[in-house]
Amino acid sequence: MSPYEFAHDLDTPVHPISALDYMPREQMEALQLHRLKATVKLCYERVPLTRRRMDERGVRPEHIKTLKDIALLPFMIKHDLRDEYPLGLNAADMSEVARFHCSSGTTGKPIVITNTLNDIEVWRNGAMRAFAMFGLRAHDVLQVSYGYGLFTGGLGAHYAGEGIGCAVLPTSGGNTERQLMLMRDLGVTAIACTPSYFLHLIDEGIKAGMDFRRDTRLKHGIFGAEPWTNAMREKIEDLTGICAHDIYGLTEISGPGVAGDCQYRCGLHVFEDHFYPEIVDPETLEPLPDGEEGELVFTTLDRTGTPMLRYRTRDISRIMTGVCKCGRTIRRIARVSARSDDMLIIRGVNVFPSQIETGLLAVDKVLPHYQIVVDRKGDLDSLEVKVEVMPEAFGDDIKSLESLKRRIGASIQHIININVAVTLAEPNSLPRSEGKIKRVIDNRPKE
Ligand code: DLL
Repeated sequence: MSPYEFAHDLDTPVHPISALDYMPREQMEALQLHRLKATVKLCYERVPLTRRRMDERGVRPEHIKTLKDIALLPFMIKHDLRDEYPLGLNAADMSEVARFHCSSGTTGKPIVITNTLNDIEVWRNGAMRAFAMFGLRAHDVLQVSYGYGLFTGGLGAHYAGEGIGCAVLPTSGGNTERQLMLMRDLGVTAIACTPSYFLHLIDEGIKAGMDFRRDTRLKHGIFGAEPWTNAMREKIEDLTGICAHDIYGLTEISGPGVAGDCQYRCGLHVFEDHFYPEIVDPETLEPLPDGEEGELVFTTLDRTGTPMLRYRTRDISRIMTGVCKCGRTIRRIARVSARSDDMLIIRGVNVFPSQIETGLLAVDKVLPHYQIVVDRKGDLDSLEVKVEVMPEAFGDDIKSLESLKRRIGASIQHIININVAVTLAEPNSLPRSEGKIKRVIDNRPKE
């Protein structure tokens, strides 16, 4: 039986929380327009930066008459949030603010997002609808191994699980041995964590003699917070027999539960009564037609703490056309397998880590743990991929190892069109992560 059939009882009635997912389009668009107008008015009145930018363009809230008029509005980007640190974009009175969340990034100040109780409800609603779409129900036991705290993963998954009625086990990240013990002993049926942390749990489980199919009741993995490929999904499902669902979100727009995939796995449904998606050309910032790939932009439609107009996510996706077989009318975005700022330019060629992941996972004996090292020798960029391979590969003779290296190199080169140096690594030798993994080490001097 495929993990799919195993995890989804297709005869299960639609969860009541999902009603809005099936709303007729005209009604959805009327609701979106109504909410958009209110959000633009709120931002204009309460957020000085937005007001200034709208004034510069000669745009006033009453100019928003149709959904297309969203194109009149200015964009927001992460450095606006940094520049306005800590609370310049907050639209609520402190008496209404219920919680702060932050997203750190790698450098500089964090960005701070205020959430009112209304925002927490909006966020919880999106996340619950995602969980219901994944097939989670009240009988499920949900282990939340996303970090709890300023990061939205832990609390987001927690509220969604409780909302659906699951028994929630809030382990947060870390202490892998205890995670595995509790997973087994409490009959956990669903886990929410980054795909890279789940890979680590699998490894540690195997080391301790655990077989996920035999020793656990795990059926669902709710994975997101970092790009991961279909090849990685297949690997995870093969190794454990679970159904690996894709959940997308970001702190600036709420947290996990902005979008997620249904049982047909043809893109991620966006909870677009809350979060309005657009795709724009990252250079010209012109909106792109449905089906074309570009930068994903979101406008929050009913958040009141830090409402966001046209927030440029830097994530690359496209709006998918056509109706989904699941019957949901809410639109879909293609799964986010790359961020524009993760793009590497190697000897003039654009390369995404996800392309390398797809190439290497297509080769047998390869394990889903790798690291990409970029360097510059003289004037020339070099690209090295270090990848763990199954222990038995090291029992092979030198010739077979060389041939494995060549096959991995060729499989990657086939996708990215440039040649890579491949280094085979022993199992468990590359770094692991409890949260978002850092796969790329770029040693080139900063320009
Ligand atoms: O990562 C929220 C989240 C938590 C989503 C748990 C899903 C699960 P941030 O830390 O603000 O928020 O990072 C947001 O992570 O812009 C994407 O680049 C990336 N990302 C999130 N989900 C996915 C996904 C959380 N399913 C940034 N696929 C986003 C690919 C994802 N990338």
